[in-house]
Amino acid sequence: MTQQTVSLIGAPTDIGAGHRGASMGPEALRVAGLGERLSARGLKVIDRGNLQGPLNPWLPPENGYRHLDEVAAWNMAVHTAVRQELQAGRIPVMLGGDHCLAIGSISAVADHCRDTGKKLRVLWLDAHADFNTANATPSGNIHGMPVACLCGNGPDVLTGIGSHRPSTSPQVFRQVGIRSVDEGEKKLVREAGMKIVDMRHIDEVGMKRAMEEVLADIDEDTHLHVSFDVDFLDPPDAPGVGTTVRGGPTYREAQLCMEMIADTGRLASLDIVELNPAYDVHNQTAELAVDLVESLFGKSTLIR
Ligand code: 6HN
Ligand code: MN
Ligand code: MN
Ligand code: MN
Repeated sequence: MTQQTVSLIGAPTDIGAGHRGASMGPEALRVAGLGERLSARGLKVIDRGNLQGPLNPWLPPENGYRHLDEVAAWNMAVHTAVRQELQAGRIPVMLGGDHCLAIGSISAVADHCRDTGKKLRVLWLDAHADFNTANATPSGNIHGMPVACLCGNGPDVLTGIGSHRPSTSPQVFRQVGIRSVDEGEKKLVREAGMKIVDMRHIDEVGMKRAMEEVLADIDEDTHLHVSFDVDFLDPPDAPGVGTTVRGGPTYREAQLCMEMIADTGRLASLDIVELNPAYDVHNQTAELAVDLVESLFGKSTLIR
């Protein structure tokens, strides 16, 4: 098999979040050894350094959106960078930054899939559905809206990123680990028919069966994108995020989730977002994220 190349793309901003600090995420992941660990797995790793964009002006929402112009600027930069790496045949790994940046990365992946005839599947690992709109949002923070924007439900400057509007559709998504969805957002999620593996389902059937369901229709033509919001994880293991929600997957459940994704052999792009070193303890959340990303790329405790 030819050696795969991974491109690390830092997007150091907290422009879409309700807490400052996710802007320090890319460096914390590097300090935790992300590049070295992936190299040790036999991947070729290119670190593209950090993208640039506007500073966080820390203003209140306007018409339901906080920092809309700045969010658009960051996402256009992410879109261009991710698109370029995909066209060069590499696996882009976008280091957030908050989760609003998935608008840029996933719109690029969707464009790439249209060009190459691949079938797009997005695994959204998160405590939150991130399907809010200006009307439904309790905060105006755009990191709570990327899935809606990617599905065409959002402001023009965000739904218009990329060569197709909408970039993609709810059918493309499988959300896992969900346990905090706002009231208005719940209605939107139901109406859209979004396929959600919430924590209740994981409690009831276990991570193994839940992931079998999620991965069931992946085939050799599938481009698998994983959008890994670190707040997916249980807060005692992963305190370094702005929006912790109790009752996430345990360490072993998260490992199994990642290992089963790796087993498909279809992982082709990745976001690592919402890591917030300002809330972390000795970089432990970054180290855990790196550990889990190693599993996503094939590390396994399996002996048989
Ligand atoms: N994230 N649903 C809340 C909101 O403000 O819209 C929280 C969103 C969190 C977003 O963690 O990526
Ligand atoms: Mn937050
Ligand atoms: Mn999120
Ligand atoms: Mn989240």
